[in-house]
Amino acid sequence: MSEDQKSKNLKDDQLKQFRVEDEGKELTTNQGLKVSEDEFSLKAGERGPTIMEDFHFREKMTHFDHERIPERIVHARGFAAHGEFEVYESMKKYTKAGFLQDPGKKTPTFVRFSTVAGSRGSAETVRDARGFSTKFYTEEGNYDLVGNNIPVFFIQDAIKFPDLVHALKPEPHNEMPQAASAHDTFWDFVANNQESAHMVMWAMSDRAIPRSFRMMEGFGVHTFRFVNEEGKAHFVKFHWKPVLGTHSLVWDEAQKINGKDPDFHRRDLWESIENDDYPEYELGVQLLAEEDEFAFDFDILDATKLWPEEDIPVKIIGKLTLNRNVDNVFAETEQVAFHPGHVVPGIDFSNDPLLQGRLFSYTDTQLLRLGGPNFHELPINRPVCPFHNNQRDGFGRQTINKGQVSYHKNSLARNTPMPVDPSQGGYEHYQEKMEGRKVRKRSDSFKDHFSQATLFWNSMSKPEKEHIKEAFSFELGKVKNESVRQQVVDMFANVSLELATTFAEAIGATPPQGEGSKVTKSSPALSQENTKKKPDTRKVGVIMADGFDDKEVKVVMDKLKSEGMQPEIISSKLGMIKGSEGNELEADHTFLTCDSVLFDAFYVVGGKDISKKFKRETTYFIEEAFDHFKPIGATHDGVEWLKDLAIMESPGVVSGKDMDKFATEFVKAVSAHRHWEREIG
Ligand code: HDE
Repeated sequence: MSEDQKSKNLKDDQLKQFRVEDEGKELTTNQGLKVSEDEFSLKAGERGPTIMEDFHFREKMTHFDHERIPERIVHARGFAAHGEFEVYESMKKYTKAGFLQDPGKKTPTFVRFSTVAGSRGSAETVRDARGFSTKFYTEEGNYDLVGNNIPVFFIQDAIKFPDLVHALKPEPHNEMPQAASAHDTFWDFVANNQESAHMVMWAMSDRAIPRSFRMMEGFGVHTFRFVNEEGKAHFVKFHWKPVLGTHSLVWDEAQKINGKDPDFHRRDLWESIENDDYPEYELGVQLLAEEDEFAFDFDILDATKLWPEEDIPVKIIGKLTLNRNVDNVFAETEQVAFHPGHVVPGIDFSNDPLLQGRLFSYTDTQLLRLGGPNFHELPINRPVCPFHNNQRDGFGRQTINKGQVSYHKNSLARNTPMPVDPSQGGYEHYQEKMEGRKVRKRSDSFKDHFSQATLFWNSMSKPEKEHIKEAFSFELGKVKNESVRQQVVDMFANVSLELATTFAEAIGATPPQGEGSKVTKSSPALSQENTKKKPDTRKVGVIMADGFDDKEVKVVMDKLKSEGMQPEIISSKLGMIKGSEGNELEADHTFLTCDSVLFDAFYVVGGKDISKKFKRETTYFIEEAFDHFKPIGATHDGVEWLKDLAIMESPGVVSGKDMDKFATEFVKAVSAHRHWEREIG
């Protein structure tokens, strides 16, 4: 993005005044006093005690001592970027939300992705849901769409959230395991709270180990409302669809990445934006007329249910582009405060009891985490439109409100700031007619916990089903309590007998009895097999050494780059590698500094005078990539090496002597993402 374009972004303009360039400046205290010595504290004699008078030492150390704030209770590990959103067509018919009216109008956004369970320093490619929170800085105030990459949730009522999170987080007596659901308390919660069945199916699927934040869907989860200028409402569900398609890692690979690069997902996002490969997502909405609220065999207020896309199509209405990395992770990513209750006129709530509870929790949690009620004044949280009210004071207040009056109603300030009529943009809650008794109950319409879990299972491809079986076998294999293991087997027999029987066997439990589910419906949109398949931004490890055929290899490298792929050269040492005709290419990695699991595909070229060690390292990389179903290509010496590994005839393995033809076939193999046929073929 050009500097000129950047300055057109309202939020960026606003943030500018808070940015400070320290480089090249004189060192001062926080009071602006120039500091003459920053290495030695003030002492009574060169070898004597430090003295209290040393205000510079005290200020520096006190600030350091207070540098940490509480991490988020959930979603602590996250990474964010700035971007912009543009609607494709006016949504006037459905909503009066200003930022959804005019194609061509760009709304600044800030998006934070996260894992749920792990603490702030935990690894990123764990099995977990991912948060997908978007703040739209609209001219009518901030709108936050605080979603996940899974369209349903574990529980139906917010009052159970503390229980769910206590069960999922590391167990309190020994604080293990970190960022993992594979332990007794989580599965004990699942078995005893069977509304979790549907989300557990998603969490055990490939969706819970995304390849990249750039390659996962996002969902608002709850049913919301769109309200138009005439006051007419539609129920709405929100979707983010990644332009690169939805893709996942392999479980073994994901676990290894956690060791080799615990920052894998943030690095991927950061580097893509730095390379101008801006992540893009299309916003989709499922719309439902109010009259059709009861037209389905599930309750639209139940957050454990999705609306099958084949029944209620997703209308694509706009695009989000992430085009700028943060300047400072703490100031922006850590201090950003999302809240599903941050809405604009034209967007309203439903009575989903999970959503209703969230409307309390998010502000409440920021009060502790961000130290008081003025967190909206932090640069990243400020709306881009003016804001005025009678709130005053509190920790860290920055605004200097002028004048005598800080109450409503008043006459001294002509009763300002004054409420605004809805016809002039004042927010008016949707006037839903309500009646009922005060009860602590779950509606009967929320009681079917298994049909959509089976719908999800039925919609999976064969490899996806295998992965789900393995995930259950892994997770429950880590559960020590036999009774919990058996309870989970018996519970998931209601979803699929095939699934429950398979993992029962793997974990030494008694296979379930009974007939299993009668649900036969499936929803093709739920399978990642049916996603977009593109080679763009795929990282290809090119293994080569001195003496490679530079003329021919250039043809392949150029083609990979022209298809948007990122070839990175791996060799035995860093520095320049000399081709047979004298042309040089620079190595990006050595076998030591990278690993097979950090690439999407490999292209093996080789070179002259290869050492035994070089070949052994290559073999290790390629065997692992093959086991992770990755595309592998070879030309020149590489062909012989693949022959030695006896993988030449396997799906997704490409070789050849004609460089153009090879490159075309290799691009096709990479676009397919993974070659699961190796697994089941
Ligand atoms: Fe959250 N959730 N949540 N959640 N949630 C938080 O707010 C909560 C739920 C989600 O990047 C917390 O600022 C309750 C569903 C995301 O900063 C907290 C309930 C969905 C993020 C909180 C839910 C989410 C959070 C912790 C049950 C998907 C990260 C820190 C009623 C639609 C936001 C914070 C970010 C964060 C409460 C359920 C998504 C404690 C009570 C369902 C993406 O307020």
